[in-house]
Amino acid sequence: MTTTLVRATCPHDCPDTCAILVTVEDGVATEVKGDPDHPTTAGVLCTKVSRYVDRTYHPDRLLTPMRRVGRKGEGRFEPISWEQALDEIAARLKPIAERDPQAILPYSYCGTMGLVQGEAMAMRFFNKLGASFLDRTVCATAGFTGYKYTIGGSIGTDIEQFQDAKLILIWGGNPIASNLHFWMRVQEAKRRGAKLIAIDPYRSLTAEKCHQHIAVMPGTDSALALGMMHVLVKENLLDHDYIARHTLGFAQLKDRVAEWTPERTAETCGITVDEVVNLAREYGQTALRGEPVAIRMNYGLQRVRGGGMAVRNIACLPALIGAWRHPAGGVQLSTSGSFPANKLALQRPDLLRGRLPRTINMNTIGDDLLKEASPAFGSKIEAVIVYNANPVAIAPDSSKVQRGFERDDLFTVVLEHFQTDTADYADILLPATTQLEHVDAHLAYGHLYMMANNAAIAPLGEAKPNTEIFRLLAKAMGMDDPVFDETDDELAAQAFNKQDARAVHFDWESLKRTGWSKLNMPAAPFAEGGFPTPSGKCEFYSEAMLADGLDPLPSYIANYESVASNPELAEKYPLAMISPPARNFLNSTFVNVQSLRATEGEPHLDIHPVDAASRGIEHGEMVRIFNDRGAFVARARVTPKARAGLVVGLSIWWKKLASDGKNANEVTSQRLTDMGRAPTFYDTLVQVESAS
Ligand SMILES: Nc1nc2c(c(=O)[nH]1)N[C@H]1C(S)=C(S)[C@@H](COP(=O)(O)OP(=O)(O)OC[C@H]3O[C@@H](n4cnc5c(=O)[nH]c(N)nc54)[C@H](O)[C@@H]3O)O[C@H]1N2
Ligand SMILES: Nc1nc2c(c(=O)[nH]1)N[C@H]1C(S)=C(S)[C@@H](COP(=O)(O)OP(=O)(O)OC[C@H]3O[C@@H](n4cnc5c(=O)[nH]c(N)nc54)[C@H](O)[C@@H]3O)O[C@H]1N2
Ligand code: SF4
Ligand SMILES: [Mo]
Repeated sequence: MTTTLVRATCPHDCPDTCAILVTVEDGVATEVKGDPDHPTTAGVLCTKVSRYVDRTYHPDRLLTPMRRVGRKGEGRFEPISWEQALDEIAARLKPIAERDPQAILPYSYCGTMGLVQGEAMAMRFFNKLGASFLDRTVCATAGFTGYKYTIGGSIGTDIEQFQDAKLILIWGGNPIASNLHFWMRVQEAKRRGAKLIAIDPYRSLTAEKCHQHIAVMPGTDSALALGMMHVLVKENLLDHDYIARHTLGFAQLKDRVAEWTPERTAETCGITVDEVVNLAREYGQTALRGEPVAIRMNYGLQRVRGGGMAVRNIACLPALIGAWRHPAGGVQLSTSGSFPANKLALQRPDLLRGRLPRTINMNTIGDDLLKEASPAFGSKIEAVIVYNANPVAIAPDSSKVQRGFERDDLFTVVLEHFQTDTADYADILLPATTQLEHVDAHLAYGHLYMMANNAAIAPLGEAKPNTEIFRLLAKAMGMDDPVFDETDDELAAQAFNKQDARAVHFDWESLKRTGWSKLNMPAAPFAEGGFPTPSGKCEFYSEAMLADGLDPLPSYIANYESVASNPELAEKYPLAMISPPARNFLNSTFVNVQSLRATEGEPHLDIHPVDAASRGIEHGEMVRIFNDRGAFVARARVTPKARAGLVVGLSIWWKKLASDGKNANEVTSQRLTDMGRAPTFYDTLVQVESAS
């Protein structure tokens, strides 16, 4: 028997981007392990990816191309050859492309975060075609935008420094589930004496293990940050030297936060005055003692109307107290902006030859699939090519998404590992390879290493990498540009821009051998200011925001669905619902791995004892969660983990594996955030009733 150890990278949409060692015995992958030498992975993979071998050899893997034989959504298919599949796709797409290429839409997200299997060959194909652009805004763009206005780019505290922080605020994140390797650093900080505070409406696995938990109502974080700034100013818990040298607009900020008394803040956030004042004091006083204070801000707080502003307000805090002076101080939202990814080389926008197609926002796919052609909208969508995504399960306002994909006049191609909720609507279903079967290069959004993924095994069945599928589609469509001949290794070798000082040492062949290589980055990125904003300072006041029609100063924006914005709706639907990630799933990936699904059990709804009692709901009974958009059922868990006024349905279930064929996105809305055109999954009011 020959046994080899192959260096790989976890492809999933998770900040940790772990370095993996794959054991291969006689061409069969038998085990995946975290690389013990990689500083953040530290030999540990999460429960989900520890099952990656099971997922890869899963009996339900798609192994041949298939053609739909049943109704759309029914999920009945017959196997066909690659030649038949490609001919059929080309025959359907060519006439559309000749008439109106913008009637063709890619729909993809981060099923794999790989720079090669993500938007490289795929975007070359769609750019050459002149297809509609997809605004890939389903996750992080609200916060990305708010952070950019304030700090200048997605650059922040290095995860490898957090163990030295003395106070850590975990704000709108649940790292035990969704950022495990950050949590490992936090544990080390705790051992070294750090205090941990979670700010989260829900007593998550993480909030439970922090020293303190502040349960704000969803969508009120911007107010909490304003209230903290009020106390910092009033009690002079400020680093005046840092403010003077490295910030812009402090005088205006001071005026603005004067309105945000602890009383008003507490009332807005649904917490106590003491919680506001003590949080601000702890934050300011720890820094004034010269100790590092760090915030891990995450995605939970962005999925509401004012999600961008919330991130912006929190991003102002470290500059006020001079937290950036220390490598272990500051804030981390995402590290993705530290990577000079070479998107121009990978995606080749020059193939558009001057055309500028219209853009479809992936969050409004429900409405957009149901639209007719019009001057405002442009062409009706006639064909969708889905890869690295599962829109029927993950996009908001799901009944509309489903109706859109049901359209008989829509041609749908899905590239997948499994027959997901979305795959059931495909006209042609194509089998894609997993991370063990293809090559890729990765950046990360939670650490600072460039990463390589080698193919550990040959593709299973007739599965092909996304890149190869798009190469073959290009050929079938008659595209003969040399850009479609590049191999995956040739693509990976262009992943990072070596002209950039941070990645001068990038060399694909050696990265493949070593697996990972850290960017050149200073330990404390803003110790001496140098923010990549227009002014070079941390911008409390932002001209760019004003130019974009936004409030140039930190402000509070109430949820669309709240008593403040819509009292009538709040009377009819009095409970705020959030649906954050379940620990054992990764978005909707892994829901079909039996052992992981068994751990999650079934779709649950956590509801506070007071809210349950007033509705006559008993622990363990089935409940119906509904609003004007739709309804789904779940088993109630009556628990104070959900604060009063809040219900929590951990997600994202495959609809077809739930008893009613539905999931939480039945009730979420397609409205977009204040900035970044992002979704508002956690800005949702519902009513709950017993289903028995
Ligand atoms: N196990 C696992 N890991 C994952 C994922 C997964 O599905 N499963 N998904 C990955 C992806 S794509 C992403 S984007 C990240 C997301 O992971 P996180 O950034 O951790 O974000 P969420 O899980 O959306 O929410 C985290 C916490 O925010 C809380 N929250 C909800 N609304 C608010 C609010 O208004 N204010 C505050 N302060 N808190 C709020 C939720 O209760 C939850 O406990 O995780 C990634 N990692
Ligand atoms: N209610 C609610 N909805 C949410 C969220 C929430 O918190 N609550 N979170 C939102 C967020 S943050 C995100 S990021 C989105 C995530 O939404 P998606 O990015 O759509 O994520 P997944 O549901 O995991 O679907 C990814 C699919 O890609 C497939 N895949 C993986 N690798 C490959 C590959 O190499 N090739 C091909 N062809 N396919 C591959 C997987 O099998 C999987 O079915 O969901 C959003 N939806
Ligand atoms: S999902 Fe996240 S924690 Fe799990 S192995 Fe992948 S990168 Fe690591
Ligand atoms: Mo996400």
